[in-house]
Amino acid sequence: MPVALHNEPDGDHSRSGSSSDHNFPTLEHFRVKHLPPAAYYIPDFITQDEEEFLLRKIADSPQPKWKSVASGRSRLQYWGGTMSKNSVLLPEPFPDFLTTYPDIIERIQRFLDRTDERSEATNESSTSVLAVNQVLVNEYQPGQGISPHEDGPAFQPLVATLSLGSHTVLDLHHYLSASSPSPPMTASEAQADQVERLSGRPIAAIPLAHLLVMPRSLLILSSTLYTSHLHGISERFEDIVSAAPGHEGVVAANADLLGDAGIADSLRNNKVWRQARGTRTSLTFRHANRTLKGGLLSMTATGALRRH
Ligand SMILES: O=C(O)CCC(=O)C(=O)O
Repeated sequence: MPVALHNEPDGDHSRSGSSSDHNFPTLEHFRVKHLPPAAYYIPDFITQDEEEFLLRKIADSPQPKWKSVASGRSRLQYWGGTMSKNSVLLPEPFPDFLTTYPDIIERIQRFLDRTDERSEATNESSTSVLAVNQVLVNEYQPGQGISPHEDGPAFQPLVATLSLGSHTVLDLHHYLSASSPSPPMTASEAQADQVERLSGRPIAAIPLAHLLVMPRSLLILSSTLYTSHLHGISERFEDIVSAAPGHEGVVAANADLLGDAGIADSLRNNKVWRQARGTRTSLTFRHANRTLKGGLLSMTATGALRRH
């Protein structure tokens, strides 16, 4: 279901952010059910034109902006600044393509601000304000992924990821704990060894859930899903997803939120949806808690760290 908060390419933003926003579903409508709090999947958050525009701007950015990931395969860019060794953001101005057309930062913030009664009742409204000060761009070729990881305490536990160019499947992982039983450990020894080596804390070998993330969608991870779970992307050339257990591939926990007639048909008729991966670019919008301001080190949230 398109969110239709899109801005006009000519800079006429008069239709967005207006009272018409109230006609669109609020965040709660997009909650992925049966997951720890909280994941929200919003299909078609931007238009195809906006997707092409953003991809072009990212591709046109100066070559030194790209950094190779340690594995030497996927690559990334930081916009808004980089983090110091002490987890302080060294801020830089955002480029126009993030702040004017299609004004994606403002659009995400406006969408998150539109909480509903249920989220207010569960007090999630207080966590759904995202003062974006950094955007992490990841580019994956088919067959590339990212190991299970936490984004960590340097950032507010609420991140929004926009996908461009291709779908992927994001895996959600949880730590094994002595007090709670884990899902069956039927993954190969190699897989189990890999996730354990990466974190230092044992991680359940089988992901807790999988999310099918389509181009132009926005995925929001918050609360305990951010603070005490991990996320990663398996290195695959093709994904096979189903809407329920008992079929080939993985079950997409967000199957009912995909808003894509072609996928819905395939899941109904073939029980699975199968698609080769293309080049995917993701933009993760987040808020670093500590920012270097005007040469003074200050802490934006609690004020605990100040060097004036
Ligand atoms: O590409 C994505 O959707 C996830 C990116 C991510 O987890 C990261 O860069 O930390």
